[in-house]
Amino acid sequence: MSNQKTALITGVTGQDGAYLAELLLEKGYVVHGIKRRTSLFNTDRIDHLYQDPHEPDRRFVLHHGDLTDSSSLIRIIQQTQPDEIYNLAAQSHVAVSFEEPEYTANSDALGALRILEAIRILGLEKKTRFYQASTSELYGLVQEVPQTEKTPFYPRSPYAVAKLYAYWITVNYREAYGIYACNGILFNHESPIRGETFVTRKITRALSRIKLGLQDCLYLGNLDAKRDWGHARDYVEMQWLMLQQERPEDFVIATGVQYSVRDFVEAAARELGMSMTWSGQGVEEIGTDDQGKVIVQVDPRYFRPTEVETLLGDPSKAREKLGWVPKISFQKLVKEMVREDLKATERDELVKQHGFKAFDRHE
Ligand code: NDP
Ligand code: GDR
Repeated sequence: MSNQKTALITGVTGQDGAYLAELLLEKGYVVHGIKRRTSLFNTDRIDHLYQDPHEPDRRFVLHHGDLTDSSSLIRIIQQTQPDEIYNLAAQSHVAVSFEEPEYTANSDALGALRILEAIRILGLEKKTRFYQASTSELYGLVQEVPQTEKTPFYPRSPYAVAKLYAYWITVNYREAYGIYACNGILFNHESPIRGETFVTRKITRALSRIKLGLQDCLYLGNLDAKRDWGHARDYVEMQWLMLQQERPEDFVIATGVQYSVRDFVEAAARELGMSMTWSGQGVEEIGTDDQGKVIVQVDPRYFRPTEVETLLGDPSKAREKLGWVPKISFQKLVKEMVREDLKATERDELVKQHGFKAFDRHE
């Protein structure tokens, strides 16, 4: 009998899904991924892993499914009989969750329940290990600094409240049915393939475009928010490690270092050889370049009804029990993101030179 493992990844088309699929394929797994039906291709991040359905012995297989649709989840889990399920799919944007709270609850809270129930319905409690993508947003209005696995939760958005349900249902199914199920409480992690509307990528993309003259100004919300930012490539390794232990446990994954949004802007500008000067306060605050041109402005449309001002994780448990330390520093992360966005902007500039309009978005 083959001892080749099979994994199922929900959210395989997302940032973490792409890095995790790469990692598991390198480790020799058969990897199944769930993607949503969309009117345009949505597999940019995993196209380099794509295997044609006509190829024999494929190790990377995509299935149509949705976290809001139990029937698809049960069918895919039955067909694939996974040793490990990584539940990474979510409506993952905190600001959007205020606009789509019900959908966010359906996918992010009930989605986790649907998968756990599928494991039970199919009698896979002893076979299938389950990873839940929990989040530092659970801490919200922080009760303790730095945050550990024992810090109380105080969610501050529909997204975080939905993820709170998913966290506890994972714990409950572990205790009630003996499923190997665990939560990775991951702090913010970024990369060149981070979604363009999260603040880090928004900054590296916009500053690259400003540098090459394709955009005039970067509009941001709360510049004072502080986050503990790591690299997604480092963090997916932890997701895998958590499912390889003797007993299922929950872990905080973080770097233990904190920067503000303003710090991130400065670091990205530095990488691009641009100097930034700040002036004004609150909604009047602006950032100017060395020619005195305003390149950063505060736009209150990006403020959230309730904000998470500060997050800082303590990854001691992961270090001690999993032997894990993040390898990629904040400075290296910013450098890599800027380098990749600059390359993409150079391509856009070329397109513009050939008479095509470069589409300018402020989101
Ligand atoms: P992304 O937003 O990049 O990816 C989310 C994935 O979920 C995408 O593949 C998306 O599909 C898919 N998805 C969304 N809704 C559904 C649905 N209803 N059914 C099926 N699939 C769906 O997120 P990340 O990769 O950054 O994050 C992965 C997980 O980790 C998420 O659950 C997130 O909440 C959580 N998390 C992320 C952190 C971070 O800093 N990145 C930190 C802590 C937790 P599509 O491509 O079609 O949109
Ligand atoms: P976050 O990430 O909400 O922490 O959730 P995001 O990058 O969206 O915001 C971080 C902080 O930056 C402030 N901010 C802005 N944010 C965005 N998106 N756009 C802006 O223009 C802007 N200006 C300031 C925000 O107010 C916030 O304080 C991410 C997601 O990946 C979640 O899925 C995950 O659970 C958490 O990280 C950990």
